[in-house]
Amino acid sequence: MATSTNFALETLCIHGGQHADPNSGAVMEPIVLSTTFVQDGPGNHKGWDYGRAGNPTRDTLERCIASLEGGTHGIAFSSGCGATTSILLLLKAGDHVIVGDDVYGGTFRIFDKVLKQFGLEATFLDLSDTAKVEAAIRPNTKMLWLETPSNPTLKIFDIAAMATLGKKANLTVVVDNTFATPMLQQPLALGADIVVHSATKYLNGHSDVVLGVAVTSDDALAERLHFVQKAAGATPSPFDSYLVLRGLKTLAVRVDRCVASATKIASWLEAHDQVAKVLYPGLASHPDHALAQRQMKGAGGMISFELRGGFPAVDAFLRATQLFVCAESLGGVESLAEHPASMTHASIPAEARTALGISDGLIRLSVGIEHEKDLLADLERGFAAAKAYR
Ligand code: P1T
Repeated sequence: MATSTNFALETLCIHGGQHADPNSGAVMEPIVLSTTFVQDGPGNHKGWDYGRAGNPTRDTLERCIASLEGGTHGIAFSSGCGATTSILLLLKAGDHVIVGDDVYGGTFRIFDKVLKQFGLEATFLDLSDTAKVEAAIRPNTKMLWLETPSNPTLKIFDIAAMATLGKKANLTVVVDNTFATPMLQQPLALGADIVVHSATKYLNGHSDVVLGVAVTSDDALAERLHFVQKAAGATPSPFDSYLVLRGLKTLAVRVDRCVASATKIASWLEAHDQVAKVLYPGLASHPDHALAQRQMKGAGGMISFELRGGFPAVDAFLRATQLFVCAESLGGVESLAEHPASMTHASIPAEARTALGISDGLIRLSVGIEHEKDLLADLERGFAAAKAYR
């Protein structure tokens, strides 16, 4: 079986945690649909007893993602939000979490609308200022949660600095690596305790599966996460697990293409007279550019930009593009465009959105793997339609 110690990431995308099926010789992972597994007398089985507790196809996906993140344990969930909630179930009422101020709207909603009522406290903070983060740590602070690059303003936070702080204060440091993928950044190697993904995005890459995953190298955390996975039950289906394994095989080439096209598109947008501001960590103008260059192997496939003319211009733009389909989500082979203020981040109060720079004119692009000349022409189509509102 391929392991993270002896193969490059590009190879692990295809072979990580996998081997030919010993029963049939099948090269591709079999999809085991059975929900229950025969026991040769109570408790005597081949490693699986019930589908929620474990499944051979899911196990292979978990091993593959763990190998890509350089971790020893992968734990898969039925969605990215399911993974987030399950990690937060490691905490108890009265515990406090420090969360990066810019996170996916659904992640904010889990803290604000779901777990708050069970007594979990959260402070949302710009993690760029380490002293400020340190000052926010309370006796009941147990976890530090960050997205980097963040969704949707593409802030970059210093994972190693946050991990050092976390170790000092005995916090579990969780990094949502959805935007970067392990191809561009491996948070565990930088000291994080848990990496979480919406595998719905780049890991699967084809916009046809909703799935989440957590990875850790900490045996005790893994045991607790496996317990929550089994006990709370937000588990993915064997078929979805197979599809993500299949999608992972092309992760390296997809991410390469997305980064190359996004880099060109971001520079092109920056020179456009209908664009007030471009947020892309690969641009020298990005406030965290130097940190991104140090921490990441590429700036990713996500770009946010502020269109002159506010919502009327955004509306015209998003109706006019043909390849950049107006839709939530990201990380698929097809390009997508969306309006965070009214779509992915609508659950964040308007005041907080404004403070974060999620204005009514902000558009978020997920750059796919189509030809870049077609993508640029498509964006020009959007700009032409929005011109009247600038
Ligand atoms: O959609 P789901 O698989 O449950 O994943 C949630 C999630 C977690 N973390 C990040 C960074 C995310 O971006 C997401 C989901 N995001 C979108 C659907 C979106 O369009 O931003």
